[in-house]
Amino acid sequence: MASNPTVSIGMVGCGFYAQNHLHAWADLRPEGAVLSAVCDRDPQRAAAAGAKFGVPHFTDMASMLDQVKIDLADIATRMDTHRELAAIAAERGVAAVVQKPFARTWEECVAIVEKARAHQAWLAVHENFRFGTAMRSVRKAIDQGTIGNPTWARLSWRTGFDVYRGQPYLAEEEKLVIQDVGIHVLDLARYFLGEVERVTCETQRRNPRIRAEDTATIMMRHVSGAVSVVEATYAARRGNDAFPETLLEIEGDGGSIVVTRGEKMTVTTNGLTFEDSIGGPLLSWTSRPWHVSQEAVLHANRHMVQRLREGKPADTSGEDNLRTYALVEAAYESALSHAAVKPKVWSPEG
Ligand code: NAD
Ligand code: 89V
Repeated sequence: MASNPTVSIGMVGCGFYAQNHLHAWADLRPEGAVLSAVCDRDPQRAAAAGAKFGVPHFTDMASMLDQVKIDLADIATRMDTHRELAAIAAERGVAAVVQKPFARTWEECVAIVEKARAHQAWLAVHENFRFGTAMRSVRKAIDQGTIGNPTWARLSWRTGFDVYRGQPYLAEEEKLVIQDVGIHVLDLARYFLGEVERVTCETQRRNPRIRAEDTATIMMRHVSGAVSVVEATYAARRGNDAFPETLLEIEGDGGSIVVTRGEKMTVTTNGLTFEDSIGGPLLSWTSRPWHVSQEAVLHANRHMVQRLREGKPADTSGEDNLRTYALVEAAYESALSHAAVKPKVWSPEG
C-alpha cells in the first residue's frame, strides 16, 4: 500500500463490545481509516449500527465484502465464528482482524493462520491489553533500561465486577477465566518478559452459578529465565475493585515497576523512586470503568491500520497470537494434570 492511503473498514459483528470498535473507527477517520459498512446476522443490530455510524448495513459478511470495497474486515463476533469469517476474508484477499479469543481450540487457531497464509492474506488478532496507554508506559520503562533485565513479575487481574451483565454468554462457557481474560494477561506476560518455556496452573470455580472456572493462578518460567505469576478471577470480593485494570509488579536486576489501582506506576531505579499516573484520557465515547479497555481499542485499531499500510504484520498477528493461545492451552492442560506443561509451538514448516 502507498504511504498513507485510505483504509476501508468493514465491521463484522455489532454487539456489545463492537460498539467500542465502531466508535474507535469513527475517531480514526481523520487518519484515513474509514468505516465503510457494518454487518451483523441480527438485522436489528446491523441496522442500528448502520444508522448510528452512517454506513450501509448487511446481515451477511460475504455480501458485504462482495458489494462494498473493504480493505480490512474487523471481526468482533465470537470465537465460534472466527474460522468461518476469517476464511471469507482470506478467500477474497481482504485483510482481517479477529477479536480474542482467537478461536475455541489450538487446532482451530492454527487452521485460521494456515488458511490466511495459503491466500497470502493479512491476519491479526485484536488483543488490546498491550495497546492500552498504561501498559505501553510500562513497556517503555522496561525498554529504557529502567529496571535492567526483568527477572520476576506478578500480573494480577482480579475483579468482582458483574462481567455477566454485558456478556451473559460467559456464564455458560466451558472454559472461562483463562480463555476470556487470562488470555489478555498471558499476552502481557509475553509482552513484558518474552516467550515461555513452562506453564503451571491451578484453577477454581468459586461462583456456583457459572459453568466453568472463574479463578486461575498460573506460574511461568520464561526462556529468559524470568519467572512470572499470572492471576485472573471474576470472583474477587474486595472494595476498590480495579476492573478492568491489570495490576502488576515487575522486578529486574536494576529496579522495579509497580502498577496499582487507578493506573498509578511507581518505578524504582538505582535506589531512586518515581511515581506517575499512566492511564489514558477519557474519550468522548468512553466511560468508567470500561474506559481502560475502550481506549485500548482505539490504539489497537490504529496499530492494525498502520501495519497494514506498511505491509507488515501486526504485533498481535495471527502467528504471534498462536504463542499466547499456546499458553492458554498449556494452562488448561496443567490445571488437569497438576504438572508443568511446555507450550505448543507452531511453525510454517509444520
Ligand atoms: P456479543 O454476542 O454481544 O456480539 C457478537 C455479535 O456478533 C452479535 O451481535 C451477533 O449477532 C454477531 N454475529 C455472530 N455471528 C455472526 C456472523 N456469522 N456474522 C455476522 N454477525 C455475527 O459479543 P461481545 O460481548 O460483543 O463479544 C464479542 C467479542 O469481543 C468476543 O470474542 C469477546 O471475547 C470479545 N471481547 C473483547 C474485549 C476486549 O477486547 N477487551 C472485551 C469484551 C469482549
Ligand atoms: O476484556 C475482555 O476480554 C472481557 C472482560 C470480561 C474480561 O472484560 O471479556
